Amino acid sequence: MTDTTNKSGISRRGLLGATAGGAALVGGVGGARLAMMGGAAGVATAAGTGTAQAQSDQLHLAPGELDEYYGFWSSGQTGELRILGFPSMRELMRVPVFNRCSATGWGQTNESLRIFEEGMRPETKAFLNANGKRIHDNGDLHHPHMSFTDGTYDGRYLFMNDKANTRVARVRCDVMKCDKITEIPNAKAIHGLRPQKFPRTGYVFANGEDETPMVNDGKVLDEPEKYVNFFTALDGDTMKVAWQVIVSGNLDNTDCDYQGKYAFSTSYNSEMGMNLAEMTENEMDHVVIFNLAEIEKGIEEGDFQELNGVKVIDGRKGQNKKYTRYVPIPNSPHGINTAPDERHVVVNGKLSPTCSVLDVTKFDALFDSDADPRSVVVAEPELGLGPLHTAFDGQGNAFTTLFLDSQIAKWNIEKAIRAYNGEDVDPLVSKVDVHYQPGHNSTTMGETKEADGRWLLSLNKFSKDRFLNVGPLKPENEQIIDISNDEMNVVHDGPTFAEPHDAILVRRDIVNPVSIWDRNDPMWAETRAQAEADGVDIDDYMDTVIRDGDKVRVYMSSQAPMFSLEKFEVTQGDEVTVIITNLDDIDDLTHGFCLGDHGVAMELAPMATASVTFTAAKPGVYWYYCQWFCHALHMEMRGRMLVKPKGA
Ligand code: CUK
Ligand code: CUA
Repeated sequence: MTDTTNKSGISRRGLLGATAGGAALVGGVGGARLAMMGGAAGVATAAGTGTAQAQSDQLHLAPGELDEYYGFWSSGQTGELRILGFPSMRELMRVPVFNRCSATGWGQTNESLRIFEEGMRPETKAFLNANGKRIHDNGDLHHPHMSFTDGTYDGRYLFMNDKANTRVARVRCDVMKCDKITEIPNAKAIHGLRPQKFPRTGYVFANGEDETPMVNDGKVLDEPEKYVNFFTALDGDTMKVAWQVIVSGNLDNTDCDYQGKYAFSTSYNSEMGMNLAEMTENEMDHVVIFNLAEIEKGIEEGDFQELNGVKVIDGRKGQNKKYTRYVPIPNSPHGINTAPDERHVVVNGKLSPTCSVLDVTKFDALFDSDADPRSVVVAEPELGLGPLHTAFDGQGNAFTTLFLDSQIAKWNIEKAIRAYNGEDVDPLVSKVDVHYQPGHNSTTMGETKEADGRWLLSLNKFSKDRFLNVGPLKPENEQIIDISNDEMNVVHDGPTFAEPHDAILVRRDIVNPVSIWDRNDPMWAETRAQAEADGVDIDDYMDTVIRDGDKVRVYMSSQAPMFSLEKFEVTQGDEVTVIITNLDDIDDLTHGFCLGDHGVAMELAPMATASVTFTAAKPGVYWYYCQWFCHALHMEMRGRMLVKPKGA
């Protein structure tokens, strides 16, 4: 690795490698896919060594034993958040967020629909009303990250993005339910997302990936100069947009420092091209650095324009240099990861075989002067083909996924800096094959200052032959790698369904959810207000039916193994709302309400209230039943709705 880097930037070999990688990707989708497959097949090796077996045993938990870590997984195009026990990789829970959930009624209960609607942009609401039905039943959740206090996870919230519908959501860690979904105005396709690490979250930073005409009114298509991109900061406490910055280029991933001063995003397509050939033309793209104090000052001083209700600062390249800096980085960088040393930031080259290391202590000088933006780059090791994301062990080492090589490279940050300064040292420690084509990776507590260096998780995009064949659509493969030694060992394969991009591994003492809902929870505050207006106490036994024109509100409670109402009557055409409180205050005694032939079902966890509204369209008797197995008489936990013919 001696010929790979030097102070002036990356080497000839590096650039050639980058161009070759780029060419493979640009050569048509089919060609690119074949190139990737070929690469993977070429490096596949057996992982079943004796040592691997011994380490694999560490992952085995006896029945009844608990995991040491919570894993919070995204699920990509499934739209939900998943909770796994780690390192056992046992799936513990699915938390619906940007999806419609058949089991829990998420996306159907009034309590969840309020969360969707509260954060909607006015134009989405207009669309909703115009076609008379809900939209956005899908989502594309890539990046789940926990709130921080003083540089480490604090167990309050999880934040996550929806690339498909330009949204950011929050999940409360006390009940593991989503409580806010904010549609981001102006931007398109929220992708990279990270919470502020210091002093606390604070801001949630969210990248808009796709550029959009500055006024997107259907009159502009092929005028690239009218397209811009947006970097968004939300307030993590209110989930309202705090401000936005207009930038040049597409923003991909984002992270921030441990000092609370800067956020930074990788930016590809500095060409602002609209198609693949145009987008990959330049050999250098950027990292955009955002100066938080200057942006806040600019907002205070009125140096913004208001766009769709958001204060927007102009941080385009060459516009206003106090807000942003553009650091040239080789060819289409992707992941960006701040190291637990609270100083170094690793930028992953994707089409360049390099990672660029930035030193945040040099950022002040960059903003104070007209210094060369590249002066903040302190290392640029060449690691292999297709570096996408980097994780850390807290002991000065970095682990970078190599998508095209199907490998993880372990390298030493300090040695990479020395090599960049001309010393004859090799930063590369070792490589291990993974199966196949890794995207993100994640270490235990690795994106906090409490990184513990125990395990590395590699989220691989292809599983191919690693599991029993389930047809043309295959699961992903997520592998656990023991990183307690310089030699990395793959010790576990774990299949997952579409398509976790990212996961975080959180020490279990940080996460402390409740087992029974607090009756004063804000989740059903509006339902409570309606009940009070109807003279019903939703904290108590309820068996009341309120008729309000053609609206009917049916209040009942559940206690194993019975609903308080064994039957109720409505008239054809009524808009019926069923409101239920589960009065069982016992751990794990969840009921459900499922109404036959109406597509209606919802979860009722201990001491929760939930409600659902539907139209009673067709006369007849309809059974409702508890769909969560709750009691020896669970099957008997049912009742009837009579729909009387209209006018009868
Ligand atoms: S992105 Cu998927 S592999 Cu959306 Cu974090 Cu890099
Ligand atoms: Cu209640 Cu099953």
